[in-house]
Amino acid sequence: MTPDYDAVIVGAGFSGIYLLHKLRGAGFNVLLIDAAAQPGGIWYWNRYPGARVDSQVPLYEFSLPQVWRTWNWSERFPGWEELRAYFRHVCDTLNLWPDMRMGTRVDEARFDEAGSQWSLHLDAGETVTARFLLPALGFASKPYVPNLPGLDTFAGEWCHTARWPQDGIDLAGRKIGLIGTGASGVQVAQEAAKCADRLTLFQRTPILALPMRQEPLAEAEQAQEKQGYPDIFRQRRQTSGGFECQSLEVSALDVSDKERDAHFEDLWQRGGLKFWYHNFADMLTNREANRHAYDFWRDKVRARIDDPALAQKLAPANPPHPFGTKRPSLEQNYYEIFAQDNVALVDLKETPITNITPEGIETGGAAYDCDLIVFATGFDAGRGGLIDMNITGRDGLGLSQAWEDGLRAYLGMTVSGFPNMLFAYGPLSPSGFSNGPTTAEIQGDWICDYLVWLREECISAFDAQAEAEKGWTEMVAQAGAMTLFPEADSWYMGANIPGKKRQLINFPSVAGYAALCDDVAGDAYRGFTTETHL
Ligand code: N01
Repeated sequence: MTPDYDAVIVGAGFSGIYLLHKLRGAGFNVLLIDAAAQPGGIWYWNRYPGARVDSQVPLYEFSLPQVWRTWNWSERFPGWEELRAYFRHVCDTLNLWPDMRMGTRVDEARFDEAGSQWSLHLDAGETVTARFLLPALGFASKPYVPNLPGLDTFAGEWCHTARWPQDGIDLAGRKIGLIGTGASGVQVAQEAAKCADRLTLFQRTPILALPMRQEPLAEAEQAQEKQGYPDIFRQRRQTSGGFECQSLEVSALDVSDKERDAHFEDLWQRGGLKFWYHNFADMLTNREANRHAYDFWRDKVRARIDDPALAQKLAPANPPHPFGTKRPSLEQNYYEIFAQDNVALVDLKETPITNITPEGIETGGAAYDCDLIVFATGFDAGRGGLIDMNITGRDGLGLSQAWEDGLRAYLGMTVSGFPNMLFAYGPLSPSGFSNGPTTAEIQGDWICDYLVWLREECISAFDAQAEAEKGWTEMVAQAGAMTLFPEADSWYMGANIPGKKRQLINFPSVAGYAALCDDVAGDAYRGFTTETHL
């Protein structure tokens, strides 16, 4: 019953690629499988016009010196093409290709108790076996398309941002209906506004977007900055969001109005997500502190919009939710596009979409002609991709059944009843709250160390103890309850998917998470049951 592989990794994004590199280095026989034709994970599927990362160079890359020393970016916030090229560079530099099988989907994964191993059924009809199953699907691998009556009758073209055709869609001269104003919607809107005949943006909740302040990057400048990379990469593991810095230690309520505004202004001018992650200590825990941040944001945005009715829709007088409890997006000219003749905003809170017709989108009383509908409507985050992999653990228990009453996971990496499975970037880990590569490396290191420990201890199977899992799941909920996150109907709370249990799906601190995982490792990996018959 020797399995084909020690471990099979599913997913060629940051987590999967890092795991492959680490596990091979530790002497494991590993295969990485991904349905996409190229590595890059989210950057393969989300290749819509304008898709670019919201973390500035060098935060969104691996800390491996052999990789960063031989790579330069052309912009501070790189776009999807460059990110894909980066992933190819990583695979070349680390010589990963021989152990990667791209263009292959795992249709089903089943734990075989007798052999303490996983059987994976691939779409090509083949079955492979592995001691350990390591899904690394990212938090946003399952797109969500709302069930709008009549969509099947639409005569034009429609697609979700995360299923954009690989050969692109020409937006020039099109009549586009764009539904959703999250990070994806903002990026598509800015590009579509440049060339569409008509762009109608359907907004349910205004995005509280921050200025990106994009800049070109020269090689000489990066050569200089690279001297500081090791410190930055060390630092990002020690912050709550996996960025280079975190919130201040001072309350927004303990400084004068002048000092508070000066800090807000500084963050605003520096651009990027800093206004979110480097703000006052209590911005995400105290309503009054949060309101100061919202009011500053609102006034800055309103100064860019001439029409008061439009300003009220895009930057309302009162916050639609506490600032930062839904992911702020970065924008370059988002608030200016609405002044163009070819762009219109429809407020779905006033007039919800009733149905789709062959000609376009109807709301109560109005019809909008479209030849392209873009759904920028988000994801079944955390669980969606894992559930779609049809994973069956002990006693025939499916993962979708295990999560019927809400997400549960020990260390945000493993589910009781699913032995020998550790997922990276999954629910109840920092994932959606983290700068991606930071958590990918923290979890990749931990998983690799754990598998080495299991090998040394001759352990053939592990499973999370139900009590340990319960404790972890409750701890994440309690940590969330100390913040303002539960006040927003966000994907962070599972509130964007009809029927999904409302719970905080991400662990709210990268550094805190890393410390807890290290503590478990230092205590002989407590919280697991193990079987030894190797
Ligand atoms: O998805 P979202 P996203 N009718 O869920 C609306 C990362 N990311 O793809 O807010 C009408 O944020 C929904 O409205 P509401 C990042 O972590 C990163 O944009 O629920 N509208 C919302 O406006 C991000 O947070 C980058 O009221 C409906 C939108 O659709 C995460 O991925 C780029 C609707 C969904 O927003 C997800 O972002 C892109 C309905 N039935 C994504 N259902 C970068 O780093 C939903 N909506 C740059």
